Amino acid sequence: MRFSKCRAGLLTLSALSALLALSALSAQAADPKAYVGNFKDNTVSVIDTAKGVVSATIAVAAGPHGMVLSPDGRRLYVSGDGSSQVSVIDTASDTATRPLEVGKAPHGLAMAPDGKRLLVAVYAEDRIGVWDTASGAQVGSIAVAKPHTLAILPDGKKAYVASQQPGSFSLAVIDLATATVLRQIALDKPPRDLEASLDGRAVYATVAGENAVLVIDTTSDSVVTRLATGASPHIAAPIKGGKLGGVVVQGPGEYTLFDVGTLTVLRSIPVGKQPHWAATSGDGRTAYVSNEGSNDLSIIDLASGTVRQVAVGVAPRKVVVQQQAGSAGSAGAGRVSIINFAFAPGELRIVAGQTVTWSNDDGAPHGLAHADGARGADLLLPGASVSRRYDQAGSFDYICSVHPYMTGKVVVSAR
Ligand SMILES: [Cu+2]
Repeated sequence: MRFSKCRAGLLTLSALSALLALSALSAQAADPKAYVGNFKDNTVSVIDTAKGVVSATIAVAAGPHGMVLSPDGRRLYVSGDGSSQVSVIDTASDTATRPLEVGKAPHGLAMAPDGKRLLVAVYAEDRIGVWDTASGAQVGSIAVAKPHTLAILPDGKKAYVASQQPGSFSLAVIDLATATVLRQIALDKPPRDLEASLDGRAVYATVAGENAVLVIDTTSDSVVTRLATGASPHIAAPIKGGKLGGVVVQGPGEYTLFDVGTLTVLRSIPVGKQPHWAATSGDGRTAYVSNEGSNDLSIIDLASGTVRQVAVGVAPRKVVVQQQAGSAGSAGAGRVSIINFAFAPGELRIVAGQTVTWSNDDGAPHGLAHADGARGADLLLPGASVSRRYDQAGSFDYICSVHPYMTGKVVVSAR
């Protein structure tokens, strides 16, 4: 009798630790989310990329146009073409926070690689606004006529802006350190989009009425070659993790892959009607193409070329995708690093239902003891981690069980 009780107890314990291990695993493997701006119904569709479904819809400023994520994937910026605002979305909760008042008819957005500056093409005011993302304040303004889209090179030093001023179409090259226009690359047709290559040595630009991608050398700031495509290419961008690039070709409704080294077209994958934009996952395996004419999103497995369509809102234009798994959602929202005998951050704010993971990134063993008596860890060796899910709102203190002077707090707000 006693023996079997004991066995049952052991089983329960091992089942419990298996469950704990599982929950820690699922917290770390949170899938990245994709965001689609629906131009005509003023919303953003949130896509659960693992399930391939719309998990939420967020109201944003009128005419969602430009979209960009912070490098850590935690904040999404959406410009409202028909407003004077840039909506700011907290991606952990997928809710809008206070918008930025940026000026009339904001079009394209670009984020500095370090995430500290946001560039806003303020179309109707003929200027680029420079915003500090931490304070939410405008810190600069650069005159560029009718700025539409823009790209920042990976080293953060130069930006290229599509200037749609009738009679003098050009790409304005901006030095970001001095916030000055270095030169204008003249074009005979209006520029549409431009994107930097991964090494920063080229910018891929599209212009209205030309069935080719213009490849601009960023050293000489001149067009060095043209990559012929089908009718009306819109965005041409590199894909991480290899030497591929992808072009959204609006006329035939295709996503065309090209070799960024040889600048040759490899294959074209049919997508929806009048595709507008594309984003690719951080591992370079999946492309997301928004289809303005068929109100859906094509999710493409790039290795096999298999396409899955997901219905979104009305007239989807821009699409972005978080670049690292767990960059937001339950896992990203709750990550505490133990480093230099301290918890970082010392105070973490999450939403009820989210899980916090503490990882020992220090050289010494630590532990975790919760003030409310919830299960922590008596010993957390370097490299180990432990998780806790918070379902109730409140303020939760904890300490290191090995070094009680190490304190931390999790503040949980209601959903
Ligand atoms: Cu400690």
